Amino acid sequence: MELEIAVLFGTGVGGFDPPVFYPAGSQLLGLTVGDFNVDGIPDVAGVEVLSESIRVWFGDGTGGLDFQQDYTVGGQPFFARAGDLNGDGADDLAVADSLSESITILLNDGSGSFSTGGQVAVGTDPMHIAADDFNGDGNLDLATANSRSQSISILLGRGDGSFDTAPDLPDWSPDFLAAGDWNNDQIPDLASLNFGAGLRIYLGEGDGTFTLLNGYAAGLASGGRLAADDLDEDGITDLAFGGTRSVTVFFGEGGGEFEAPPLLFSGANGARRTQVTDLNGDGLNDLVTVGAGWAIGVRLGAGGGEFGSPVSYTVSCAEEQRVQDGLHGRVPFNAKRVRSCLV
Ligand SMILES: [Ca+2]
Ligand SMILES: [Ca+2]
Ligand SMILES: [Ca+2]
Ligand SMILES: [Ca+2]
Repeated sequence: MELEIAVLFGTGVGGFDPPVFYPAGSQLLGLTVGDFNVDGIPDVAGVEVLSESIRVWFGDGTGGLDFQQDYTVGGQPFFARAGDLNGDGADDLAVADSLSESITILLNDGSGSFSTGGQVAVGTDPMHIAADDFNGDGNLDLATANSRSQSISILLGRGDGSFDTAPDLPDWSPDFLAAGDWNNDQIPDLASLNFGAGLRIYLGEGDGTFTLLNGYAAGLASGGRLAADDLDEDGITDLAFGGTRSVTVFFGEGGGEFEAPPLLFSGANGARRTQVTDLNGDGLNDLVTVGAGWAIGVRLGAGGGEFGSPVSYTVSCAEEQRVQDGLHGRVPFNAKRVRSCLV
């Protein structure tokens, strides 16, 4: 089956124009956005699970995507994270190879051409990667969600694209990680989502180690996604989470704890992909979700943690196709807000 990437340009008032589709091969599993050729325009990398490769497109500045090249990675790649791993100002790629139990590093030469930076061993079945400077040395570090070894691997960047490994964190079948500062101490923390139904909060110690602070029932199915941002303008990071039939918002209390009960939006469409951004430019963060039936739902922030009724935008996709988010708060493609989905 031939797949397509759908790019939805925001209207600037919270809505979207009809999607523009780009051919994407037959095996694309997920998208990540970075600036690979350092021209200030977001580019896209897609994970191709069966051919075990990463496919790279450059954004053309008008919303178009130009296919560049495929790069071979490890066994059964599930996720790619863009970030500058060697400090040269160009986004590199870290790819979670679930079957090879490794992270493949692809280093960017600054023009958007990648060469292999080797593979780093992690736990069993890595499904997701979070990136931040966990030990405060100025080098980007990585954390991987190892779903079958029930652990989180911490890889501390040396600044040249290679890594030192810190001790693994025991966790419970994580398949998603978010990095952010939950307790406002300027040290990056971690949150993991588990296949079962759990959200776990870890506080960073500042040296690349983490301490489990708390766990919350998140009421979900596997494949859910977590978005971290301030949703009630109190300066404390909150977490929004999409399950199969609901969206849950955990409001941060400031010390790394989250208010209970969380704010819950129920709905038939659910939200397996959740993003937080200010779609209508009013300074208040909005909730964007991609749910079953491939409907994009927008709940505009009303301030103070209140949200308007959901407005749906449907991307026509065949039943067996997948939808995923592809933008992570980066510069928009054409100076408007945009969401891409993989269909
Ligand atoms: Ca780089
Ligand atoms: Ca670091
Ligand atoms: Ca912190
Ligand atoms: Ca908040």
